[in-house]
Amino acid sequence: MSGGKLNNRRKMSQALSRVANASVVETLKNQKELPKETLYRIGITGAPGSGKSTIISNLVSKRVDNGSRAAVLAIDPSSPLTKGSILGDRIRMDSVSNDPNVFIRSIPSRRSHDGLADNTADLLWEMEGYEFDEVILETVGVGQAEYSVRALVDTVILVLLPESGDAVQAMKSGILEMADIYVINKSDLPGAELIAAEINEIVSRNTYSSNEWKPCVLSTSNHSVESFNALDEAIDEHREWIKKSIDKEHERRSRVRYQVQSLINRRAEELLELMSLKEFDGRPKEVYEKLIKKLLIK
Ligand SMILES: Nc1nc2c(ncn2[C@@H]2O[C@H](COP(=O)(O)OP(=O)(O)OP(=O)(O)O)[C@@H](O)[C@H]2O)c(=O)[nH]1
Ligand SMILES: [Mg+2]
Repeated sequence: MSGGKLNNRRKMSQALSRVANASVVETLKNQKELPKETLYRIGITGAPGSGKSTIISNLVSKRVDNGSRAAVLAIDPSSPLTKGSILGDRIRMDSVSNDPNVFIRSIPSRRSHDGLADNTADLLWEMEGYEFDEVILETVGVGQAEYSVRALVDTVILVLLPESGDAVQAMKSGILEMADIYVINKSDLPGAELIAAEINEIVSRNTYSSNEWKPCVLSTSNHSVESFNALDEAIDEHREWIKKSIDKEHERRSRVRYQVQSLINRRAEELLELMSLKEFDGRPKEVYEKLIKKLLIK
């Protein structure tokens, strides 16, 4: 491994640990300038065990073979007792983790319930400037509330399983409308063609104008390395479409808005944790006003 690349990985790793452990005040104090061109971000979401980490592992090795340098940020479900990460993803992605052009980091989901960690936006921001080309974000599979990932990444991939009901569930939760690419994973199992047909049917019900992205539906299986070629190509196609079609300024503002919202939520959590139970005496209105005053004081 070349010294420069190793150094860069180490620097990014240290910086991410610093951000992961920082309070809101520290995060704000140490935040760096964003470069003009930010990293391309791919988000992979889907139910627990649907194969997100396995897909990332296959995808990363393909993309790195094609000359890309990829950084993976995987949100691990936190144990409610330890608030720690179970690091399962790290193990599943071991086959690519020693490549100098790959960086993998698992972070605990902590207090958050939306499939991301409450400091995901800060961590993604920190990942800029270490000479990687793209970031792949794996969310915790939480079923209903995976919309948040949409706010933070360029390309959303939703992983579905060939079990009956997955398509219907996804449609009910509205999640089908927010993905750019649908992947039916474990297509070696029975039922894959059926769900692919169902999703295709749902997608084709919508009409897309010539400048809109029409989501694609693909099937992958860990038993067929080739099945990931089409996914790799679909990602590149979507990236090209984004370059032509997305208002970068608008997107940047939306991301900053999301991040500010996360920081406010976290700050409120921090202050609530610091307040003693006695301070909750009185009407909620008074406690709320006390908290707002604290929030406004640096
Ligand atoms: N049959 C089959 N099994 C698969 C395939 N891909 C992954 N698996 C298995 O599915 C299980 C879960 O895979 P992961 O990649 O950990 O899934 P995940 O979505 O990252 O899981 P969480 O992060 O825990 O939500 C593992 O036992 C994999 O070996 C596939 O294409 N076919
Ligand atoms: Mg995983």
